[in-house]
Amino acid sequence: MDDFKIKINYKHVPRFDSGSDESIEYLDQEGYVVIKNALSPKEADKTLDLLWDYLEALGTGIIRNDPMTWSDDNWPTCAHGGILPSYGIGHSEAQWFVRGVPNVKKAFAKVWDTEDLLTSFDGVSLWRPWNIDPSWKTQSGQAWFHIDQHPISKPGKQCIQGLINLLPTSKEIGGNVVIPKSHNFFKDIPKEYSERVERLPLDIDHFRFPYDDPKLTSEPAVMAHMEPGDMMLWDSRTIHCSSSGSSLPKETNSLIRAASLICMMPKELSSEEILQKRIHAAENLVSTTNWTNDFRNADEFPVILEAKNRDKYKWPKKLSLSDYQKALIA
Ligand SMILES: O=C(O)CCC(=O)C(=O)O
Ligand SMILES: [Fe+2]
Repeated sequence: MDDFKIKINYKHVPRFDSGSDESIEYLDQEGYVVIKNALSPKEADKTLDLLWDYLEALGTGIIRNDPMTWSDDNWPTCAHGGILPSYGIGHSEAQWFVRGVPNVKKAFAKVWDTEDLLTSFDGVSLWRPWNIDPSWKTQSGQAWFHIDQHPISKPGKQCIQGLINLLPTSKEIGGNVVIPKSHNFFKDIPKEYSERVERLPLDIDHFRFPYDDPKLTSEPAVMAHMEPGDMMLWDSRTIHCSSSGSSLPKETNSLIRAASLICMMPKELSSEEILQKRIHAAENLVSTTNWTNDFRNADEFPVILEAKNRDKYKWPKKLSLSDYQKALIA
């Protein structure tokens, strides 16, 4: 069923204030929610600048104003959907800046009803203008609809993931796609996909759906319009992916999408062993996944281990963090 096409609706969905009751009601009901201006437009610009600082400091020859220097030889290794997961990005100044913005934490504090939260050390999604090089185009359509939670080892509501959008969005550019209300299907997955689920190692929180799964068309798929600084939150049980649009103006010569991945979860969920691993990760600039109570080293993702010349990337320097930021580590 390779030609099975899911219609994706680019949509202006409601945008809620960070920390509002309404944001949580919408999230519980729909499985996702857009938080209005989690970062101010100025903070979003600053984050993007800091991301370019990170990319240029890798020492591979990337120059922010010259897309000719953004070739695969220079660009950090990408995982699915143009996500940069490794090489110290989870401890870059950009990612730590975002984590230090109180309005971001406020959204997660409302989700979990506690201020005592830890942050993920995950990466960013950066899409290069593929009119310049078609191989830069990330996947479109239903290619990787997934959930980010193991259907057996992690039952129930466990994690709300976040993505802070840093650039204007459009249907042509593409972006995150969610199937509204699909978190409600999660509990049935072990029965429905018993063989697939059994094959999935208990510590791998990534489950993909076949193209013809009726859940993918249970509700019209939504690609939400987001302003720079808006944050999308979604339940890890909600079926989602990112999808590249189909046309770009020929003269496009800047990044088309930049989204900082961020997730905060209650500290009380982490064992002492996990806390120690997190302290070590922060010391050594080890990036992780969205989970704060589980530890998976993103520098050991297969796509990274398979990458050639990994030594060519200069990692960022260890930052001196504020007390506010440090409290998010352990
Ligand atoms: O880039 C996106 O919008 C999708 C990212 C994603 O699937 C994730 O962070 O779990
Ligand atoms: Fe995901």
